[in-house]
Order: sequence, then structure tokens, then C-alpha cells
Amino acid sequence: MVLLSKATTEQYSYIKNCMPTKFSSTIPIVDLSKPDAKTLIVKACEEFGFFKVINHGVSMEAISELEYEAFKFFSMSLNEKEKVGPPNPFGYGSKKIGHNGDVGWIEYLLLNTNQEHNFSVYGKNPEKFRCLLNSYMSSVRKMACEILELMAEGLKIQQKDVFSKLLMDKQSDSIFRVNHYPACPEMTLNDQNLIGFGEHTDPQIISLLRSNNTSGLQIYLRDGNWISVPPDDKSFFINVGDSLQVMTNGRFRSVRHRVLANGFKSRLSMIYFGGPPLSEKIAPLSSLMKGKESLYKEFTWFEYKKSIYGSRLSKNRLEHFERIAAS
Ligand code: GA4
Repeated sequence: MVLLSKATTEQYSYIKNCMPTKFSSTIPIVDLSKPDAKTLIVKACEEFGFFKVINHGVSMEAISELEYEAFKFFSMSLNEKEKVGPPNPFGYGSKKIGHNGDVGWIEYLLLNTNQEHNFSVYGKNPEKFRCLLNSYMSSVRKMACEILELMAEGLKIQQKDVFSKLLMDKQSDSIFRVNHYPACPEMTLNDQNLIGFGEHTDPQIISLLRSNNTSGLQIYLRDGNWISVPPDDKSFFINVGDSLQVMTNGRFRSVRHRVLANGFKSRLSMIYFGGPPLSEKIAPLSSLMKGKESLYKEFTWFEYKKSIYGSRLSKNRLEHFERIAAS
């Protein structure tokens, strides 16, 4: 991404009259090595749709090495980076998010976790980048499955792998994303909040995010306030996605979140979005209904994806699939 002038930054979106957001100390922390993990996970998913995980078992060395390669990739010329191809559906993207006019102060790589990519164009040492990415993705998927199994246990569902089997499926439609938010010194001049990635919920089942120590991530609370998530490069942050909201019939809520650009430091985040196979039917699990009515119409992941790709980032996409309560 080239250093952008004021004239260029004007094309981006800002949050106007944004109240200074305090770093929150209320974000739930789950220690995966402790026996109370499942109870804390369920509580966090009900209250926030978001929590931080420590003692996750992913090697810090593997994380740092991948981060280093990713920074190297983004430091190349635009011309070199564009050799990867545009991000529709997978490749290198800059500024534009999705296909419906959303923009952000961001450049990124979008990768399919099952598909072989043409790695010969990924940076100066593509083979190393590929190896690091593959081993990172498999460790993070393992953690995602462990968390999903703890969720099932915490929800007292008999079939422990009811969620995790969807990510383990060979046809699982999971995505990996590396986001680079360059520092934007321009924005510090007039106290503006430049949007890196606009507010949205993740459509999949679960997302696992790890970033460097640069702030920017904010989550939206049920009380209507945005809070800043203190960065922590040793931990992972977990988001409930729309599909898990539906499967739990609204007991877990997908978390609305956004990223603001930083005036001084660049931010690099890596996110694994665990999704089901395209043909999978998404509907509330009968074991969680217990006489309650389903809040959602059944749909396949393919149908949901089709609908999200036709919508703006900030849209409440589940609205379309809600059952109207009979009066
Ligand atoms: C949000 C979560 C993931 O980053 C993503 C995004 C996708 C994209 O960048 O192409 C979408 C967005 C995300 C939801 C609405 C649509 C699709 C951009 C957009 C405007 C890869 C995903 O799966 O959905």
C-alpha cells in the first residue's frame, strides 16, 4: 500500500463524533487448560459473542515466523502483490472490501483453506510462506474444533462434535484472511477515526483472530456501546459467527465488530473463519429448542453466502432468514 496523501484519505470512511472509546477490561478470558473453560465459553458467547483465549497451544514461534513473512509480503510493491490476483474469491485486495462499494484503510490476502493456491507468486520466499501458512492453519483449525467441542459440552449437547465436524469435513468452506492496516499519520492531524474494516458480523460459525500488538479492534456490546479490545499478541480472540447464532437459536449472538486505523503503528491480523460445507443445512439444533420455536428459517450455507455477497458489509444479514413471530 502506498503512503496516502490527505486527498486520498478523503475517499475513505470516518466515524464522525466518535466518543473516545476506553480499553475494556471486561472482555472474558478463557484459559483453555482449565476445567471451567466450557462454562466460561458458554457465558462469554451468550453475553458478548466474543472472548479471549490463553493457553491455546499454538506455538508463538510459528506465529511470529508467519507474521514476519506476511509483513514481508505487504512491504512489496503493489505490482508484485497484485501478481497474486484479485480477491474474487481469493487473492490480494487493497482498499475495496467485498463487491458492493465498501472500502477501508486496509490491504489483505484472502485464502481458501482447502484449495491449493498458486504460491509461486506469494512474496520473495513463497515456499516458506506456504509451509508456515499451512501449518498455522491446521493448528488454528485444531484449536477451533477444541473450542467448538467445549461449547457443545457446555451447552450439554450429547453429540460433542456437532459443530466441530463441520470444520473437520473435507468440504468445509473455511477461509483464512491476513489483514494489513498501515499506520495512517494523516488521521492524527484532525482527530478523526479512519475506518480500517467497517462494522459487521462474521457469517461463518466461528472466527479466531490473532494480531500484533497494535490496537484498532472494537466490539459492539448489547448495551449499545463500542469498546476497544486491548491488543494482545500472545492470545487469540474468538468471535461467534452468524451460523452459530442460528444453530443455537439465538442463545449465542454473533458479535458486531470493526477495526479503526492507527495513526502511529501498522496492524497485522490473521483470521481463520471456520465455515461449514456449502451444502450444509443451517438451522437451530433440536436439542437446544426444548419446546421453543425456531427463530430462523432453514437455509444452506451456499444460500447464505449468496445472500451475503450481495449485501453491504454493515447489513444485518440474518434479518432475511428470521421467522416472523406469529402474533
Ligand atoms: C466478513 C468476514 C470475512 O472477512 C469475509 C468477508 C467478505 C469479504 O471480504 O469478501 C464480506 C464480509 C465478510 C461479509 C459481507 C460481504 C462479504 C465482504 C462483504 C461486503 C471473507 C466473509 O466471509 O464475510
